Amino acid sequence: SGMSHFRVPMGVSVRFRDVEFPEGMRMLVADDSRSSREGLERIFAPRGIRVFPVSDGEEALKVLLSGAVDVALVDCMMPRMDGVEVIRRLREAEADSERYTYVIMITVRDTKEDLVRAMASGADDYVVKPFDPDDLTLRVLSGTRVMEVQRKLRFLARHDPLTGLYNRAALLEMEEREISRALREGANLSVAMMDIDRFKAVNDRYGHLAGDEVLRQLSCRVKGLIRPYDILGRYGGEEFLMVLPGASIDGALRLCERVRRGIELAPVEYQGELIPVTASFGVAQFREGMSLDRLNDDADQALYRAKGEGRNRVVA
Ligand code: GH3
Ligand code: MG
Ligand code: MG
Ligand code: MG
Repeated sequence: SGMSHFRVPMGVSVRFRDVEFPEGMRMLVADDSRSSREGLERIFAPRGIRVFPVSDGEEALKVLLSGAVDVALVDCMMPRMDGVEVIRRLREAEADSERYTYVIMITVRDTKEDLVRAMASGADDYVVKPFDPDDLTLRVLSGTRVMEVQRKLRFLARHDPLTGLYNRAALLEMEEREISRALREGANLSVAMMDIDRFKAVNDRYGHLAGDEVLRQLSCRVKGLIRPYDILGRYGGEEFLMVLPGASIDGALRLCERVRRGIELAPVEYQGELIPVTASFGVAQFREGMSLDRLNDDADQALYRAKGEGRNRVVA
């Protein structure tokens, strides 16, 4: 229906002078009615929100999955894919990530079933047409706060606070996904376990804070030495796991050798002191039928051998 269901005041309502949205906020407006899209744009664009209007569900999903927006106003009834399905797929894609899009479902029919379906699919809130623009503005404002908290929590749940790297839980989740992908595509996949040598002695000699700084600086250095699509995380105290998509055992050995040398060649500087650091590496390649635990265990055993053979080396 091309009918507009609301009257929208031009410009910013005087009552909302004090309402401020986060800088650079981006909003998807998905509605098949042009007048609805334009109406929504007139509410939010003057508040500094960048509005992305789309007219069907598939387009809406494309924008949402690209991560281009923070908040989405999604019409329930749209051609090609309805709003409920759009939201369901968005939530599926966001499930194991730091992304969170705050979604308000817009519906004309206020039957309870529609609202239940929308909320169950993962919508955060809903408005029923015709709605009051001021009311929607306040809902979006409250939504941006929820979204920011969600994103913060999701980030914290997946990262190690000391190094900023992925934590163990996030690592294992991503590793599991890479295993599925390797199986599906018949591609190589290797992992490497890295452990700092005699790290206890670093703590004993230079202090625990110096030890922390070593962990931070090495994390940063290793990150700079691996490929953009390699996954690096803190597996345990001074143990790091690298998941290397596409890497054969030889490729993984070469990459780890590069990292090993990068660590050995430059001591960590901390409060005017130079702290020499080395690390050992255990490498394993994924084979069909292998579980994640088995793969990591293989890498761990190789690491154990690297330690036994004198440390500061890479072993497969
Ligand atoms: P190896 O070469 O056999 O790996 O010897 P190592 O001393 O590195 O191994 P060990 O497992 O005996 O000791 C690991 C040390 O790492 C002990 C622990 O205090 C320290 N460690 C673990 N997490 C942290 C951390 O977050 N900060 C600091 N400063 N030290 C940590
Ligand atoms: Mg519609
Ligand atoms: Mg160690
Ligand atoms: Mg260790």
